[in-house]
Amino acid sequence: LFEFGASYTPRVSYHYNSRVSQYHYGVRHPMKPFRLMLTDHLVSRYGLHKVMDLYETRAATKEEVLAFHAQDYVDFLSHVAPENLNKLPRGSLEKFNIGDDCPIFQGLFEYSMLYAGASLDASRKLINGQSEIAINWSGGLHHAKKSNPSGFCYVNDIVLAILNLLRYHPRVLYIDIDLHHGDGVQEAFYTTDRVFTVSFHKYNGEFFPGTGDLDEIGCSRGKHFSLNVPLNDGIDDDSYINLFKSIIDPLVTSYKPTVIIQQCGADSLGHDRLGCFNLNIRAHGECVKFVKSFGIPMLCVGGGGYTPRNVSRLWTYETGILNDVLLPSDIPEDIPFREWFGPDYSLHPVLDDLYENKNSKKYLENIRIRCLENIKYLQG
Ligand code: ZLM
Ligand code: CA
Ligand code: ZN
Repeated sequence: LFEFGASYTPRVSYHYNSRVSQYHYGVRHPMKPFRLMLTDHLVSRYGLHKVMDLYETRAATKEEVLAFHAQDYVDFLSHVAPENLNKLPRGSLEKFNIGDDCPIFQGLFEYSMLYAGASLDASRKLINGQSEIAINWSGGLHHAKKSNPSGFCYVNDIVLAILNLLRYHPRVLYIDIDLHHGDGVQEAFYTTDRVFTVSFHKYNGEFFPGTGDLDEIGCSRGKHFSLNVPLNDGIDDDSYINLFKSIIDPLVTSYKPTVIIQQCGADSLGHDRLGCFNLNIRAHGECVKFVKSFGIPMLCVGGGGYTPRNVSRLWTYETGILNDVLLPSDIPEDIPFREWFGPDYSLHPVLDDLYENKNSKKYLENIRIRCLENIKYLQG
Protein backbone atom coordinates (compact mmCIF):
# COMPACT_ATOMS: atom_id res chain seq x y z
CA LEU A 1 0.00 0.00 0.00
CA PHE A 2 1.30 3.44 -0.86
CA GLU A 3 -1.33 5.65 0.76
CA PHE A 4 -0.89 6.08 4.50
CA GLY A 5 -3.09 9.12 4.85
CA ALA A 6 -4.82 11.82 2.90
CA SER A 7 -1.68 13.97 2.84
CA TYR A 8 0.47 11.40 1.05
CA THR A 9 0.84 11.98 -2.67
CA PRO A 10 1.94 8.97 -4.70
CA ARG A 11 4.86 9.10 -7.11
CA VAL A 12 3.51 9.20 -10.63
CA SER A 13 5.30 8.53 -13.90
CA TYR A 14 4.05 9.59 -17.33
CA HIS A 15 5.16 7.55 -20.32
CA TYR A 16 4.87 9.12 -23.75
CA ASN A 17 6.64 9.49 -27.05
CA SER A 18 5.29 12.29 -29.23
CA ARG A 19 6.03 10.24 -32.37
CA VAL A 20 3.08 7.96 -31.53
CA SER A 21 0.62 10.79 -32.29
CA GLN A 22 1.93 11.26 -35.84
CA TYR A 23 0.43 8.13 -37.37
CA HIS A 24 -2.82 7.99 -39.36
CA TYR A 25 -5.10 4.97 -39.68
CA GLY A 26 -6.52 6.55 -42.84
CA VAL A 27 -9.06 9.14 -43.92
CA ARG A 28 -12.36 8.87 -42.03
CA HIS A 29 -11.03 6.14 -39.74
CA PRO A 30 -12.39 6.92 -36.25
CA MET A 31 -9.13 6.13 -34.41
CA LYS A 32 -7.03 9.30 -34.40
CA PRO A 33 -3.60 9.11 -32.72
CA PHE A 34 -3.65 12.91 -32.97
CA ARG A 35 -5.84 12.89 -29.81
CA LEU A 36 -2.68 11.91 -27.91
CA MET A 37 -0.94 15.12 -28.96
CA LEU A 38 -3.96 17.14 -27.88
CA THR A 39 -3.88 15.34 -24.51
CA ASP A 40 -0.15 15.93 -24.04
CA HIS A 41 -0.51 19.66 -24.77
CA LEU A 42 -3.33 19.96 -22.26
CA VAL A 43 -1.51 17.95 -19.57
CA SER A 44 1.53 20.13 -20.06
CA ARG A 45 -0.31 23.49 -20.10
CA TYR A 46 -2.12 22.55 -16.89
CA GLY A 47 1.33 22.19 -15.31
CA LEU A 48 1.02 18.45 -14.68
CA HIS A 49 4.34 17.72 -16.42
CA LYS A 50 6.03 19.43 -13.48
CA VAL A 51 4.58 17.14 -10.81
CA MET A 52 5.22 13.80 -12.55
CA ASP A 53 8.32 11.88 -13.61
CA LEU A 54 8.33 12.14 -17.41
CA TYR A 55 9.72 9.37 -19.56
CA GLU A 56 10.13 9.54 -23.30
CA THR A 57 9.43 5.94 -24.18
CA ARG A 58 11.31 3.68 -26.54
CA ALA A 59 9.76 1.25 -28.96
CA ALA A 60 9.21 -2.31 -27.73
CA THR A 61 11.49 -4.89 -29.33
CA LYS A 62 10.28 -7.75 -31.50
CA GLU A 63 11.44 -10.15 -28.79
CA GLU A 64 9.37 -8.41 -26.10
CA VAL A 65 6.24 -8.54 -28.24
CA LEU A 66 6.82 -12.28 -28.83
CA ALA A 67 6.06 -12.85 -25.13
CA PHE A 68 2.40 -12.83 -26.27
CA HIS A 69 2.17 -12.59 -30.06
CA ALA A 70 2.92 -15.35 -32.59
CA GLN A 71 6.16 -15.20 -34.58
CA ASP A 72 4.47 -15.28 -38.02
CA TYR A 73 2.11 -12.44 -37.03
CA VAL A 74 4.94 -10.24 -35.69
CA ASP A 75 6.97 -10.97 -38.84
CA PHE A 76 3.97 -9.98 -40.94
CA LEU A 77 3.48 -6.71 -38.98
CA SER A 78 7.15 -5.81 -39.27
CA HIS A 79 7.26 -6.32 -43.06
CA VAL A 80 3.87 -5.20 -44.32
CA ALA A 81 3.46 -1.68 -45.75
CA PRO A 82 0.88 0.08 -47.95
CA GLU A 83 3.30 -0.02 -50.92
CA ASN A 84 4.06 -3.77 -50.75
CA LEU A 85 0.53 -5.11 -50.21
CA ASN A 86 0.55 -6.69 -53.70
CA LYS A 87 3.74 -8.65 -52.94
CA LEU A 88 2.33 -10.46 -49.90
CA PRO A 89 1.79 -14.23 -49.98
CA ARG A 90 -1.77 -15.00 -51.19
CA GLY A 91 -4.34 -14.89 -48.42
CA SER A 92 -2.23 -13.16 -45.77
CA LEU A 93 -4.52 -10.10 -45.48
CA GLU A 94 -7.47 -12.41 -44.82
CA LYS A 95 -5.40 -14.64 -42.53
CA PHE A 96 -4.37 -11.64 -40.42
CA ASN A 97 -7.78 -9.93 -40.38
CA ILE A 98 -6.66 -6.81 -42.25
CA GLY A 99 -9.51 -4.57 -43.41
CA ASP A 100 -11.36 -1.34 -42.65
CA ASP A 101 -11.11 -1.70 -38.85
CA CYS A 102 -7.43 -2.67 -38.91
CA PRO A 103 -5.93 -1.20 -42.09
CA ILE A 104 -2.30 -1.33 -43.19
CA PHE A 105 -1.07 2.25 -42.81
CA GLN A 106 2.33 3.91 -43.11
CA GLY A 107 4.44 3.18 -40.02
CA LEU A 108 1.95 0.70 -38.53
CA PHE A 109 4.72 -1.43 -36.97
CA GLU A 110 6.59 1.51 -35.38
CA TYR A 111 3.28 2.88 -34.07
CA SER A 112 2.42 -0.46 -32.43
CA MET A 113 5.89 -0.89 -30.97
CA LEU A 114 5.82 2.66 -29.54
CA TYR A 115 2.56 2.31 -27.60
CA ALA A 116 3.58 -1.18 -26.44
CA GLY A 117 7.02 0.06 -25.37
CA ALA A 118 5.36 2.72 -23.23
CA SER A 119 3.21 0.18 -21.37
CA LEU A 120 6.27 -2.05 -20.83
CA ASP A 121 8.30 0.91 -19.50
CA ALA A 122 5.41 1.82 -17.22
CA SER A 123 5.17 -1.74 -15.86
CA ARG A 124 8.92 -1.72 -15.20
CA LYS A 125 8.65 1.46 -13.10
CA LEU A 126 5.97 -0.19 -10.96
CA ILE A 127 8.03 -3.36 -10.59
CA ASN A 128 11.17 -1.62 -9.40
CA GLY A 129 9.19 0.67 -7.11
CA GLN A 130 10.21 3.91 -8.81
CA SER A 131 6.54 4.73 -9.38
CA GLU A 132 3.36 3.95 -7.49
CA ILE A 133 1.22 5.08 -10.41
CA ALA A 134 2.33 4.88 -14.05
CA ILE A 135 0.38 6.41 -16.95
CA ASN A 136 0.43 5.54 -20.68
CA TRP A 137 -2.44 7.21 -22.54
CA SER A 138 -1.18 5.84 -25.87
CA GLY A 139 -1.80 2.27 -24.69
CA GLY A 140 -4.92 0.30 -23.81
CA LEU A 141 -5.37 -1.52 -27.11
CA HIS A 142 -7.31 -4.34 -25.51
CA HIS A 143 -8.67 -6.24 -28.56
CA ALA A 144 -5.40 -7.44 -30.18
CA LYS A 145 -5.06 -11.23 -30.24
CA LYS A 146 -2.04 -13.54 -30.25
CA SER A 147 -2.15 -13.97 -34.04
CA ASN A 148 -4.26 -11.13 -35.39
CA PRO A 149 -5.24 -7.51 -34.95
CA SER A 150 -8.80 -6.65 -33.99
CA GLY A 151 -10.83 -3.48 -33.42
CA PHE A 152 -8.10 -0.92 -34.22
CA CYS A 153 -5.58 -2.83 -32.02
CA TYR A 154 -2.50 -4.55 -33.49
CA VAL A 155 -0.31 -5.36 -30.49
CA ASN A 156 -1.86 -5.97 -27.06
CA ASP A 157 0.20 -3.69 -24.83
CA ILE A 158 -1.97 -4.57 -21.81
CA VAL A 159 -1.32 -8.30 -22.07
CA LEU A 160 2.41 -7.59 -22.51
CA ALA A 161 2.48 -5.32 -19.44
CA ILE A 162 0.56 -7.87 -17.36
CA LEU A 163 2.92 -10.70 -18.42
CA ASN A 164 5.81 -8.53 -17.29
CA LEU A 165 4.10 -7.69 -13.96
CA LEU A 166 3.42 -11.40 -13.36
CA ARG A 167 7.16 -12.02 -13.11
CA TYR A 168 7.10 -10.21 -9.75
CA HIS A 169 3.45 -9.85 -8.74
CA PRO A 170 1.37 -12.80 -7.52
CA ARG A 171 -2.04 -11.27 -8.42
CA VAL A 172 -2.91 -8.67 -11.06
CA LEU A 173 -6.35 -7.04 -11.28
CA TYR A 174 -7.37 -5.69 -14.69
CA ILE A 175 -10.26 -3.19 -14.80
CA ASP A 176 -11.63 -2.05 -18.19
CA ILE A 177 -14.02 0.92 -18.47
CA ASP A 178 -13.78 1.31 -22.25
CA LEU A 179 -17.19 1.16 -23.97
CA HIS A 180 -16.14 -2.10 -25.62
CA HIS A 181 -15.52 -5.49 -24.05
CA GLY A 182 -11.84 -6.11 -23.17
CA ASP A 183 -11.86 -9.42 -25.02
CA GLY A 184 -8.15 -9.71 -25.88
CA VAL A 185 -7.05 -9.34 -22.26
CA GLN A 186 -9.80 -11.60 -20.94
CA GLU A 187 -8.92 -14.31 -23.47
CA ALA A 188 -5.18 -14.17 -22.72
CA PHE A 189 -5.75 -14.86 -19.01
CA TYR A 190 -8.98 -16.86 -19.13
CA THR A 191 -7.47 -19.98 -17.54
CA THR A 192 -5.35 -18.45 -14.77
CA ASP A 193 -6.22 -17.26 -11.27
CA ARG A 194 -3.21 -14.92 -11.18
CA VAL A 195 -4.99 -12.30 -13.27
CA PHE A 196 -8.54 -11.19 -12.55
CA THR A 197 -10.17 -9.38 -15.48
CA VAL A 198 -13.30 -7.26 -15.21
CA SER A 199 -14.85 -5.24 -18.05
CA PHE A 200 -17.81 -2.84 -18.09
CA HIS A 201 -19.19 -2.42 -21.61
CA LYS A 202 -22.11 -2.11 -23.96
CA TYR A 203 -23.44 -5.58 -24.73
CA ASN A 204 -26.32 -6.84 -26.82
CA GLY A 205 -24.75 -9.84 -28.53
CA GLU A 206 -24.06 -7.84 -31.69
CA PHE A 207 -22.15 -4.78 -30.60
CA PHE A 208 -18.41 -5.13 -31.22
CA PRO A 209 -16.66 -7.46 -30.35
CA GLY A 210 -19.81 -9.47 -29.54
CA THR A 211 -18.45 -11.07 -26.35
CA GLY A 212 -18.66 -10.08 -22.68
CA ASP A 213 -21.90 -11.61 -21.40
CA LEU A 214 -22.42 -12.35 -17.70
CA ASP A 215 -21.75 -16.07 -18.18
CA GLU A 216 -18.12 -15.55 -19.27
CA ILE A 217 -16.45 -16.16 -15.92
CA GLY A 218 -13.20 -17.94 -16.86
CA CYS A 219 -12.39 -21.63 -17.00
CA SER A 220 -10.22 -24.31 -15.35
CA ARG A 221 -7.95 -22.58 -12.77
CA GLY A 222 -9.31 -19.27 -14.05
CA LYS A 223 -12.95 -20.10 -13.28
CA HIS A 224 -14.50 -17.12 -11.39
CA PHE A 225 -11.47 -14.95 -12.25
CA SER A 226 -13.16 -13.16 -15.17
CA LEU A 227 -16.11 -10.85 -14.67
CA ASN A 228 -18.29 -9.04 -17.20
CA VAL A 229 -20.72 -6.20 -16.67
CA PRO A 230 -22.93 -5.96 -19.79
CA LEU A 231 -24.76 -2.63 -20.11
CA ASN A 232 -27.33 -1.02 -22.39
CA ASP A 233 -27.31 2.39 -24.08
CA GLY A 234 -27.51 5.63 -22.17
CA ILE A 235 -26.14 4.62 -18.76
CA ASP A 236 -25.81 7.74 -16.61
CA ASP A 237 -23.24 8.99 -14.10
CA ASP A 238 -24.92 7.81 -10.90
CA SER A 239 -25.88 4.34 -12.16
CA TYR A 240 -22.40 3.74 -13.53
CA ILE A 241 -20.51 5.00 -10.47
CA ASN A 242 -22.74 3.07 -8.05
CA LEU A 243 -22.42 -0.15 -10.01
CA PHE A 244 -18.67 0.32 -10.47
CA LYS A 245 -18.00 0.94 -6.77
CA SER A 246 -20.28 -1.81 -5.52
CA ILE A 247 -18.42 -4.34 -7.68
CA ILE A 248 -14.82 -3.10 -7.45
CA ASP A 249 -14.87 -2.62 -3.65
CA PRO A 250 -15.59 -6.26 -2.70
CA LEU A 251 -13.47 -7.45 -5.61
CA VAL A 252 -10.33 -5.65 -4.40
CA THR A 253 -11.03 -6.69 -0.81
CA SER A 254 -11.37 -10.39 -1.64
CA TYR A 255 -8.90 -10.81 -4.51
CA LYS A 256 -6.19 -8.67 -2.83
CA PRO A 257 -4.34 -7.73 -6.02
CA THR A 258 -0.75 -6.59 -5.60
CA VAL A 259 -1.02 -4.36 -8.68
CA ILE A 260 -3.97 -2.97 -10.66
CA ILE A 261 -4.10 -2.04 -14.33
CA GLN A 262 -6.98 0.18 -15.38
CA GLN A 263 -7.94 0.70 -19.01
CA CYS A 264 -9.57 4.14 -19.21
CA GLY A 265 -11.13 4.07 -22.69
CA ALA A 266 -12.82 7.42 -23.33
CA ASP A 267 -15.52 6.07 -25.66
CA SER A 268 -17.70 5.40 -22.59
CA LEU A 269 -18.22 9.19 -22.36
CA GLY A 270 -21.38 10.78 -23.69
CA HIS A 271 -21.10 12.38 -27.15
CA ASP A 272 -18.41 9.92 -28.29
CA ARG A 273 -18.44 9.38 -32.07
CA LEU A 274 -18.73 5.60 -31.61
CA GLY A 275 -20.34 5.69 -28.19
CA CYS A 276 -23.82 5.32 -26.72
CA PHE A 277 -23.34 5.98 -22.98
CA ASN A 278 -24.16 9.21 -21.13
CA LEU A 279 -21.14 9.58 -18.85
CA ASN A 280 -19.61 12.92 -17.97
CA ILE A 281 -15.89 13.41 -17.48
CA ARG A 282 -16.27 13.68 -13.67
CA ALA A 283 -18.05 10.31 -13.46
CA HIS A 284 -15.43 8.51 -15.56
CA GLY A 285 -12.75 10.16 -13.41
CA GLU A 286 -14.55 9.09 -10.23
CA CYS A 287 -13.96 5.46 -11.24
CA VAL A 288 -10.23 6.15 -11.58
CA LYS A 289 -10.19 8.02 -8.25
CA PHE A 290 -11.95 5.10 -6.55
CA VAL A 291 -9.40 2.57 -7.83
CA LYS A 292 -6.55 4.85 -6.76
CA SER A 293 -8.05 5.12 -3.24
CA PHE A 294 -7.07 1.51 -2.46
CA GLY A 295 -3.42 2.57 -2.47
CA ILE A 296 -2.32 -0.36 -4.61
CA PRO A 297 0.32 0.25 -7.34
CA MET A 298 -1.53 1.14 -10.50
CA LEU A 299 -0.94 1.28 -14.25
CA CYS A 300 -3.37 3.50 -16.17
CA VAL A 301 -3.69 3.14 -19.93
CA GLY A 302 -5.93 4.81 -22.51
CA GLY A 303 -7.89 2.89 -25.12
CA GLY A 304 -10.88 3.97 -27.20
CA GLY A 305 -12.18 7.50 -27.50
CA TYR A 306 -13.31 8.96 -30.82
CA THR A 307 -14.17 12.57 -30.09
CA PRO A 308 -10.63 13.90 -29.68
CA ARG A 309 -11.52 17.09 -27.77
CA ASN A 310 -13.27 15.02 -25.07
CA VAL A 311 -10.63 12.28 -25.02
CA SER A 312 -7.95 14.86 -24.24
CA ARG A 313 -10.13 16.59 -21.64
CA LEU A 314 -10.81 13.27 -19.90
CA TRP A 315 -7.25 11.98 -19.80
CA THR A 316 -5.97 15.37 -18.64
CA TYR A 317 -8.57 15.44 -15.85
CA GLU A 318 -7.60 11.88 -14.88
CA THR A 319 -3.89 12.76 -14.92
CA GLY A 320 -4.86 15.46 -12.41
CA ILE A 321 -6.76 12.96 -10.25
CA LEU A 322 -3.84 10.53 -10.25
CA ASN A 323 -1.58 13.35 -9.04
CA ASP A 324 -4.09 14.62 -6.43
CA VAL A 325 -4.36 17.89 -8.35
CA LEU A 326 -7.77 19.44 -8.97
CA LEU A 327 -7.58 21.34 -12.25
CA PRO A 328 -9.41 24.61 -12.90
CA SER A 329 -12.27 24.14 -15.36
CA ASP A 330 -11.14 26.84 -17.78
CA ILE A 331 -8.99 25.44 -20.59
CA PRO A 332 -5.62 27.26 -20.31
CA GLU A 333 -4.86 30.16 -22.66
CA ASP A 334 -2.19 29.90 -25.38
CA ILE A 335 -2.55 26.15 -25.83
CA PRO A 336 -2.12 24.86 -29.39
CA PHE A 337 -5.47 23.88 -30.99
CA ARG A 338 -7.39 25.80 -28.28
CA GLU A 339 -10.24 26.36 -30.78
CA TRP A 340 -11.04 22.63 -30.51
CA PHE A 341 -12.33 23.25 -27.00
CA GLY A 342 -14.87 25.90 -27.93
CA PRO A 343 -17.45 27.21 -27.55
CA ASP A 344 -17.33 26.44 -23.79
CA TYR A 345 -13.52 26.26 -23.34
CA SER A 346 -14.21 24.13 -20.28
CA LEU A 347 -12.72 20.88 -19.04
CA HIS A 348 -16.27 19.76 -18.20
CA PRO A 349 -18.70 20.15 -21.10
CA VAL A 350 -22.18 18.67 -20.59
CA LEU A 351 -22.08 15.15 -22.10
CA ASP A 352 -25.12 13.45 -20.55
CA ASP A 353 -27.91 14.87 -22.68
CA LEU A 354 -27.98 12.56 -25.71
CA TYR A 355 -29.38 9.11 -24.93
CA GLU A 356 -32.23 7.72 -22.91
CA ASN A 357 -31.01 5.43 -20.10
CA LYS A 358 -32.03 1.93 -21.24
CA ASN A 359 -30.67 0.38 -18.03
CA SER A 360 -33.62 0.11 -15.64
CA LYS A 361 -33.06 0.01 -11.86
CA LYS A 362 -34.22 -3.58 -11.96
CA TYR A 363 -31.76 -4.50 -14.73
CA LEU A 364 -28.82 -2.91 -12.90
CA GLU A 365 -29.77 -4.49 -9.58
CA ASN A 366 -29.87 -7.92 -11.24
CA ILE A 367 -26.43 -7.37 -12.82
CA ARG A 368 -25.01 -6.25 -9.48
CA ILE A 369 -26.36 -9.32 -7.67
CA ARG A 370 -25.03 -11.70 -10.32
CA CYS A 371 -21.58 -10.06 -10.21
CA LEU A 372 -21.43 -10.15 -6.41
CA GLU A 373 -22.33 -13.85 -6.46
CA ASN A 374 -19.33 -14.43 -8.69
CA ILE A 375 -17.01 -12.49 -6.42
CA LYS A 376 -18.16 -14.60 -3.44
CA TYR A 377 -16.38 -17.61 -4.99
CA LEU A 378 -13.04 -15.89 -4.39
CA GLN A 379 -13.25 -16.37 -0.63
CA GLY A 380 -13.55 -20.12 -1.26
N1 ZLM B 1 -16.65 -2.31 -40.34
N2 ZLM B 1 -13.55 3.93 -41.79
C1 ZLM B 1 -13.14 -0.35 -30.77
C2 ZLM B 1 -13.16 -1.07 -32.09
C3 ZLM B 1 -14.53 -1.06 -32.74
C4 ZLM B 1 -17.01 -4.52 -37.16
C5 ZLM B 1 -18.34 -2.98 -38.66
C6 ZLM B 1 -15.69 -1.30 -40.71
C7 ZLM B 1 -16.14 1.08 -36.64
C8 ZLM B 1 -15.80 1.90 -37.78
C9 ZLM B 1 -13.08 2.16 -40.28
C10 ZLM B 1 -13.16 4.70 -42.97
C11 ZLM B 1 -11.65 0.12 -28.74
C12 ZLM B 1 -17.11 -3.52 -36.02
C13 ZLM B 1 -17.39 -1.88 -39.12
C14 ZLM B 1 -16.26 -0.05 -41.34
C15 ZLM B 1 -16.89 -4.67 -39.66
C16 ZLM B 1 -16.20 -0.60 -35.26
C17 ZLM B 1 -12.75 2.93 -41.37
C18 ZLM B 1 -16.31 3.70 -39.29
C19 ZLM B 1 -15.11 3.45 -39.99
O1 ZLM B 1 -15.45 5.14 -41.58
C20 ZLM B 1 -14.74 4.23 -41.16
C21 ZLM B 1 -13.14 3.82 -44.21
C22 ZLM B 1 -14.28 2.42 -39.57
C23 ZLM B 1 -14.62 1.64 -38.46
C24 ZLM B 1 -16.64 2.92 -38.20
N3 ZLM B 1 -15.63 -0.15 -36.40
C25 ZLM B 1 -17.04 1.37 -35.62
N4 ZLM B 1 -17.03 0.30 -34.78
C26 ZLM B 1 -15.92 -1.91 -34.63
C27 ZLM B 1 -14.55 -1.92 -33.96
C28 ZLM B 1 -11.73 -0.27 -30.22
O2 ZLM B 1 -12.25 1.38 -28.53
O3 ZLM B 1 -12.33 -0.79 -27.91
C29 ZLM B 1 -10.19 0.14 -28.24
C30 ZLM B 1 -9.26 1.00 -28.95
N5 ZLM B 1 -15.96 -2.94 -35.62
O4 ZLM B 1 -18.17 -3.22 -35.51
C31 ZLM B 1 -17.58 -4.24 -38.40
C32 ZLM B 1 -18.11 -5.29 -37.57
C33 ZLM B 1 -15.95 -3.56 -40.15
CA1 CA C 1 -14.84 -2.26 -21.21
ZN1 ZN D 1 -13.72 1.06 -27.19
